[in-house]
Amino acid sequence: MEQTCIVFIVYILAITATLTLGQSSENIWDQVRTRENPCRDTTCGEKQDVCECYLTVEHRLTMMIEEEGTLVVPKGGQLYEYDKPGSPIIKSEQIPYILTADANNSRLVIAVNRRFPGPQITAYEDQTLIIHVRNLMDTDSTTVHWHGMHQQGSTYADGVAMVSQCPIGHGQEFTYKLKANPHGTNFYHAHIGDQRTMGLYGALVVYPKQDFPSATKQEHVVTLQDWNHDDDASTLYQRMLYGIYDQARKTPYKTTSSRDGAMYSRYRFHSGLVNDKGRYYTSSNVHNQAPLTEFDVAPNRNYTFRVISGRASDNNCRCF
Ligand SMILES: [Cu+2]
Repeated sequence: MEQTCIVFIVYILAITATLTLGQSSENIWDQVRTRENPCRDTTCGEKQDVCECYLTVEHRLTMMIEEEGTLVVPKGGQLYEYDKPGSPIIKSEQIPYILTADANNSRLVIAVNRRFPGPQITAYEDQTLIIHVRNLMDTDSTTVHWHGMHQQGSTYADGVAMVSQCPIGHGQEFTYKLKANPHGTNFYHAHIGDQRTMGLYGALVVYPKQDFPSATKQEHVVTLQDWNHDDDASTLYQRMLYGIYDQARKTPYKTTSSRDGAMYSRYRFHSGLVNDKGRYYTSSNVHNQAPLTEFDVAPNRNYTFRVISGRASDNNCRCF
């Protein structure tokens, strides 16, 4: 009888421990999914050996308040619900989660932790990066590559689909473990199909062990992306095979290529984005008044701007 009771107690404790662990793991995914920092608070500090982060990959729509099923439109650098043109959306908690791109239309993107581009990962040189990636896209598998990381001794964490790993299927999680080395401004991005051009990328900043003399206290991260109104990964491939047309003007779009015929600019560039935001110009000086990314700076102070190019084409862009 006594033995049965002990077995029962151990069994109950095991169930409780399992539930508790399962719950905390579930919570951390949810906690980081809706905030700027995707990493555990107790990791990634200057004196810590580990930087542990959680990235949830999912499809989202631009120019929508998805929770309410409401379309959003731009005017005068602000956003409005389509049926309330008199009052701009000012609720600060809504703004980061309404994805705009160039605000031309509502289209599909790939978000990381609800954001596009994904949240910034900030680590210190030689920290062990442990990054859990969860794929919640219904119809696509994915992988994530850590651009610029040397991956000495960790090629299995390089994130190249079909080469260093099998793609992460719908609902699956995969954990990457690598050293944050070398230091510098890098980015993570999808390494399957053209998912990077649909938004699956984000800044990966690795600070050196000792500050450079030129280091400033404040810095801004700028991601640049060329944006296209209608092409996803599969469309891009078909257009590469069969040609690209400017469908408004009914003219072929001339791509550039390398000497051996590889096409560089198979991607039709409609707008430039800075940290998800840009404006679509319908003529050389008429745009759609979409909101832009703003960087706060004060006079007579020094700032570091870390610039990351997530571009897919080699077209020139107009910069203001
Ligand atoms: Cu890369």
